[in-house]
Amino acid sequence: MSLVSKVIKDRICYVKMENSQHFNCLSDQMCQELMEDLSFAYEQECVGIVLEAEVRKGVWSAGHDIHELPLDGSDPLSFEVPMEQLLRAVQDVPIPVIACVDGTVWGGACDLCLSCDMIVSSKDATFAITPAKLGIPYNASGLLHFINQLGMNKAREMFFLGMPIEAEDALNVGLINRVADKEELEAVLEEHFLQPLRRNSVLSISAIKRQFRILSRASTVISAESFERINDYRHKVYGGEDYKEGIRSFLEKRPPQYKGKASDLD
Ligand code: YXS
Repeated sequence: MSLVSKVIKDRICYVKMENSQHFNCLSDQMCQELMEDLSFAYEQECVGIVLEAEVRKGVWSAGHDIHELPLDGSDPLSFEVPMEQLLRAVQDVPIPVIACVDGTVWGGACDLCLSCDMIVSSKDATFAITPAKLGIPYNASGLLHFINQLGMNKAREMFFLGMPIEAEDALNVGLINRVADKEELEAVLEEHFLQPLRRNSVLSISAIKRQFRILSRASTVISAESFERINDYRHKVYGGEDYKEGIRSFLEKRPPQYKGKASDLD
């Protein structure tokens, strides 16, 4: 049973997550289907992609499927996991992807929105990145996403606190491009984003998106030792007890009892 629907209207591909029963969690299946639909839109010569979600209980997407986070000591956010592949696919598909958000966005879904080229949201939308709540170590590419797009101060607040930020706040820090009343969201998307995309040169836009992708990677050369140190920190977290406690406590619906110490990383 498919978790995603897609429809092309006037050269725009509308890709909609339709697994609200499970809060549109970014399960392996959801990620694979979204990647297929991104490729489909490009192959069909669309000039843009809108990423939407069927919202239930106010949730646009609850992020990575916590049931699929590994407990065998393997890296939950390794280069090859489907969610990470999806984030890169959104950044690599050579036409603009616009997230249209009318609910709460959590964890990896926040990184998914940040990977899109633009975000339009309703006033009641919120955005939260929550690895610290769950005892999960985030990965370098994801951290750079937030630092580059929001600045270090907001990135620290979002990662350290794991608390949702409101749409207005997200607009002020450049996380999203435009906020609208829920009932006007589609019209604002159409008038201020999709109509210009249809009018402009998709050849030029695609070249600029490809250039952005190359340039956004240009400034992130770090030494091999630094990269190894980053990965060592991550391994100590996902290989430790807090990571397992974070997942178990969430699924058992109880507050986590974290015992890890910052000095464990020295
Ligand atoms: O107990 P049942 O079977 O009814 O299932 C519960 C939840 O376990 C389930 N559920 C999830 N299952 C897997 N993965 C998820 N991300 C997830 N979120 C929720 O949905 C059923 C109803 O949940 P409940 O009772 O909490 O509903 P609620 O209306 O009170 O609250 C809705 C949420 C979304 C605010 C709440 O479920 C929540 O805070 N979910 C977790 C959001 C989150 O922290 N996601 C990050 C996942 S990890 C991730 O994305 C990255 C790896 S990272 O951590 O690095 O960002």
